[in-house]
Amino acid sequence: MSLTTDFGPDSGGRMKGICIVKPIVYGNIARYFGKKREEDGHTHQWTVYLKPYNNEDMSTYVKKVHFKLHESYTNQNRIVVKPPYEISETGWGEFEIVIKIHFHDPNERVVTMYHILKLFHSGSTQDIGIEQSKGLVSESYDEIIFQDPTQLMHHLLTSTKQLTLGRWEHNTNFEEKKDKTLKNILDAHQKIRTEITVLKNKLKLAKETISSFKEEISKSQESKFMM
Ligand code: SLL
Repeated sequence: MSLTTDFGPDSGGRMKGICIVKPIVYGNIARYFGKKREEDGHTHQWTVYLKPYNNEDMSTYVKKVHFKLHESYTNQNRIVVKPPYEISETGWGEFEIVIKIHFHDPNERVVTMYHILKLFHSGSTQDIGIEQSKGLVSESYDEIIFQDPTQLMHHLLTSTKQLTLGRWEHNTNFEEKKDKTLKNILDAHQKIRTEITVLKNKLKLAKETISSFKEEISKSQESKFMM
């Protein structure tokens, strides 16, 4: 009997109040050939991937990852059943890749992500890392959240092993990015707080002006009646 059936058709029922978070990284690297290839006009080699943020073998709970490429590719639906969850191709254009993660638990919903395949350096370098040896990198951090997982899914999610024995690194320094993003958010908060104070003062002044004008009006009306 396989583990998936051991837990029964409801996968053992849902564990209320339990929440398991799995951090992930997805995106692509790309390298320019240096010229347009004569035979097919392709200019770049690229790899789109999904990987765990932490060093863990996702195949414990991931059944397959489905990458849906642009229709100009033959076999636009690419399925990967074990790590590394990645597809390497060559091409000439950028397009949106749909990444669907299927889990071993049949009661668990498929998670869908969208990644814009990046080949060319754009003006903004905010989200694009440029790594000498890897060429262009465009990747994002995200989290898969399992709220009230089934007994089966809980078991699979908590019994992962390390993927590699060596160091587990990413092309992007996400810790640095997190610090920078946090600083940007705090700076923005401060800027808005200052703006609110300035506007409140303006409003106060405007209200004071209105009431002093009103006072002037009633005074002048009073003096009209007295005449
Ligand atoms: C564009 N809207 O016009 C996009 C489409 C499609 C890129 C880009 C495949 C090449 C092949 C390829 O690079 N498609 O298989 O011959 O930029």
